[in-house]
Amino acid sequence: MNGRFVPWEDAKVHVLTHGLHYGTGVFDSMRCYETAIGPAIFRNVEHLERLLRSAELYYMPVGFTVEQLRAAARELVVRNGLRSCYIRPIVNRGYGTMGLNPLEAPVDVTLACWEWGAYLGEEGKHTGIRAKVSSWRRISPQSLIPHAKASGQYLNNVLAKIESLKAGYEEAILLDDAGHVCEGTGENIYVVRDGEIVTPGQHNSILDGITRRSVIQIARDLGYSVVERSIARAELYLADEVFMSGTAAELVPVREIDDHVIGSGKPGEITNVLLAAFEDAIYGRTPRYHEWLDVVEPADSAPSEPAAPGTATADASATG
Ligand code: PPE
Repeated sequence: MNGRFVPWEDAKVHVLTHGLHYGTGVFDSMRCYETAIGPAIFRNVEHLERLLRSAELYYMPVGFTVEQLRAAARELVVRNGLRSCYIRPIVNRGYGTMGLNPLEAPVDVTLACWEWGAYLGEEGKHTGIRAKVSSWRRISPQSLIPHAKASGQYLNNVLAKIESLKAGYEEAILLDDAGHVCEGTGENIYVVRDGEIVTPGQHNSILDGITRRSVIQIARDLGYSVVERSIARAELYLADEVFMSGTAAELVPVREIDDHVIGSGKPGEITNVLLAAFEDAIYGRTPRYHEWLDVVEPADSAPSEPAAPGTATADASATG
């Protein structure tokens, strides 16, 4: 937390923290996996680079470099004695001023980690989830910045998520301004039609997911054709297969959308191939993707006295 390790229960902020009132924060997320080559953070640097780009888009100067944040994330995992976990870096306007001008408020930087299981349920990962096209449209690029992972922007996703859960579905699919398919509340989306993998493009108000980039590369390396283009709503229903991807969700098949059964109603063939290849990548079983794995330093870089489990935050300056 701003350059110091702080025990979990002490990782607190003031009630007048700017970001709490106005959503003036940006965050990102990584997962650390117990891989074949040791505990490793998947695409650590890419996520932290996106964090700093999100901060820049909201005019927030961050007092740490990617390299410092990277070292902090690694040490955080080691200090907590975790072999696999979820890591949440957040940069937010802190305590100091109220009102909509955030420029005088401090910029706080925190990383926290904890163990987080299957985001959309263990069963959904295997049998596929049921999703609903949301009545809420994804935030417009005319009002906010879909490419930024900003805290306040997530009220949009929260509305869509609640709507889908109350209606008895596991996830929502948001359309963009123009009515084209955009993404889930915390996942990018793909449809498979006639053997081709199609996913919304940069102009469809998506978050440019790191998992998405990984999935596209894996699919192309396997010889599949991947097309980024606008997708009509009906193409969801007509698809042979639909799946989603994200750091928290990983790769999840979708078996039903708006009560239309997708394909056979079971995870499709291409989905299953990609799921297996993605797992091989994150667990270090495919040497060509080892460059995506930031192996966490062995225990000799940890302090002699281990911190209490759940220690929340990291000291970038002491490690970078
Ligand atoms: N779209 C949105 C809106 C989104 O929040 C995420 C990640 C993605 C796409 C996929 O991006 P990536 O993780 O780089 O592949 N959502 C994060 C936060 C979820 C949460 O509940 O918090 C995540 O998956 O960690």
